[in-house]
Amino acid sequence: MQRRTFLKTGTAGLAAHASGLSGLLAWAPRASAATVRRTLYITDGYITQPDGVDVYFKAFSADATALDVPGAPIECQEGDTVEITVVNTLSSAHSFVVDGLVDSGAIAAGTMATVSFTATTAGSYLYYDGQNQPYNRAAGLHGGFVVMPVGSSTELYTGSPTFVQQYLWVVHDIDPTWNEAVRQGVTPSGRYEPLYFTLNGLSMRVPGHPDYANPSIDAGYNPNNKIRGSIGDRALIRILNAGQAMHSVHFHANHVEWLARNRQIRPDIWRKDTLFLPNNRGGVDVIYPFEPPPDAHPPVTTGKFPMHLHDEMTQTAGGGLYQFGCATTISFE
Ligand SMILES: [Cu+2]
Repeated sequence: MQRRTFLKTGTAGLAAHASGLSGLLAWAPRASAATVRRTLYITDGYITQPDGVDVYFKAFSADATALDVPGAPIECQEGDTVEITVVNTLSSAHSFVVDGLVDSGAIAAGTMATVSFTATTAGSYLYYDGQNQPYNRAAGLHGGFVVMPVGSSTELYTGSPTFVQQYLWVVHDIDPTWNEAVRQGVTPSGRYEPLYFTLNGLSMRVPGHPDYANPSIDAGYNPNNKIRGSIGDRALIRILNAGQAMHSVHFHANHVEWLARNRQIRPDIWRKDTLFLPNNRGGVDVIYPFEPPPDAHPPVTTGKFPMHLHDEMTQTAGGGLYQFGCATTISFE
């Protein structure tokens, strides 16, 4: 017999929702291939963590003055030609890699390069810097790369179970001493000790905190993170792990349909509430069905439930600040 708990996330405050759909939520399928062009700027700087500490990062950013950790998702369709221009604004070599699809090789300091490749196989990929592995990726040089099947906005791969809406979660863990070593151009030494855990670059805030429910700060309320739907909806969630730590991903209220791990399609679709998320560029793809939570009493059709990681360190920041880690909200609306 399985026991599931129904931790309610805080209900104080209403999140502002992003107006207008973008990215994956607005994917428009095409009958034929196209060329997708993007430019990424490799930049660096500091991001303040939940405990107030400023941590150094490098990133694939939308422009030369931004610092986007993770880099913005890149979406394309099977068969598309993808042209990525990388402008390296920093004083060290970097690269652009998507496993199985492209490796730019070193892009020297202060130079730019364009890679062109075919998005051969539908699935969820991480793009990252393959130089100085794994340290540059750990310092923030990564983002999600999504290849949709031809002519479909409702499948993970042709013939897969279908969804209504889709999300991309890039999970990361951060040891600030590693990031600082990358800044100094030296190889990190000593044991890896992650102190921060993020979902699409953000950590949770708790009710009462000044940034609670701020969609640009609170991982539980950011519209790219927070899963929203109504009874009958089905949300595809592409979960990618840019970090060093493997995780146990737990969904509340309903089990998910487990479609793939590391882009390997599952021969049978299992329903699970807790999934193993491999580290170092691992990933899982799941569909969250918005069905009445079977164990809720009294029965409900609306409400907020958490997704959090069950390896407990991930729910902390700075070595102890509890519930300032990697989690988000599942919102039945
Ligand atoms: Cu849980």
